[in-house]
Amino acid sequence: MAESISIIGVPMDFGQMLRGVDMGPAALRYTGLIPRLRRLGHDVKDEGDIPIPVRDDPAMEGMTDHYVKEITRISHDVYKIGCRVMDQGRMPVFLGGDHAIAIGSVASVAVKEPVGLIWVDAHADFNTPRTSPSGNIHGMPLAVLTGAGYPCLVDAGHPGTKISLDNVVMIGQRDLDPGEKKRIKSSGITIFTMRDIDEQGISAIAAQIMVQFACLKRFHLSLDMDALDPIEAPGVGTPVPGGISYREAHLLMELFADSGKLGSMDLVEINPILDVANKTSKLAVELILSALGKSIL
Ligand code: NNH
Ligand code: MN
Ligand code: MN
Ligand code: MN
Repeated sequence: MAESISIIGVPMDFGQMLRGVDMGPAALRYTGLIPRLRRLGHDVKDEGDIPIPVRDDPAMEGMTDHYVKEITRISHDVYKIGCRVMDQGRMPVFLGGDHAIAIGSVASVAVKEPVGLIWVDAHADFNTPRTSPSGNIHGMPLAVLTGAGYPCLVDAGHPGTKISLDNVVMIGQRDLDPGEKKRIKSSGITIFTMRDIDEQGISAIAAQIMVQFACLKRFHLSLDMDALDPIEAPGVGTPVPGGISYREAHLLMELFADSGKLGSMDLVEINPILDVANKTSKLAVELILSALGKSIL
């Protein structure tokens, strides 16, 4: 189905320690994301990039505390533009940046009605400041969205929890921190780790998710490119071996497209500096196209 899509670049790298992930939106545009979406028949508007302070700027020197203040302010900005796009009846596609951009993006799509949230990632991003070994905020957005962690981040956009734990599904995990594991187990959140993918296959998992989301009108896909195997997606800051294969990822996107319920998405964590000939962006664009209706036949 032809959609009205708005592309929102969020070149934010404050959620982790490596520069480079701020070039994600540029790499995805360079790879032809917008014309290729148009060729699929979609009406695509490029909303440009949200202005983000550059970390190398001498004015930023001495900033510590994992950039919580900067990320809070940027999350408000992401939220505002996401809300505007939603009000216009358009589908927002957020291009990161690191995964902390999801604090604002997911908040903005869950304002009017409850939505499902599918977190495709090698990691769970379910740390709080207490459980995080790194302190990096990109390891926390799913915890924040479900109401745990720095209060200023939990309250970004509008005060309080944005997504109920019952409406969240994680897929692709294979690197969890000890305290994070405990939080996942006690939360009762639905998680399909790499072992579950190996045992059940991606299509059976997608079918289970659609049963869980049967009462919801739409869902948001938050796709961290490190969910994929580093052989396919080397351009990420925290690669973890043993990930989702090229075809598994495509099939998952194709099944999401078939569901007719994909309402919005994030594509995050591409770091072109660490990439091999833009391989990760090329794959990411292919995956976005599959999620938005590109089919083999
Ligand atoms: N779990 C680790 C942390 O909290 C790594 C998170 N890194 C990610 N998350 N790329 O998707 O720091
Ligand atoms: Mn992530
Ligand atoms: Mn990750
Ligand atoms: Mn610290």
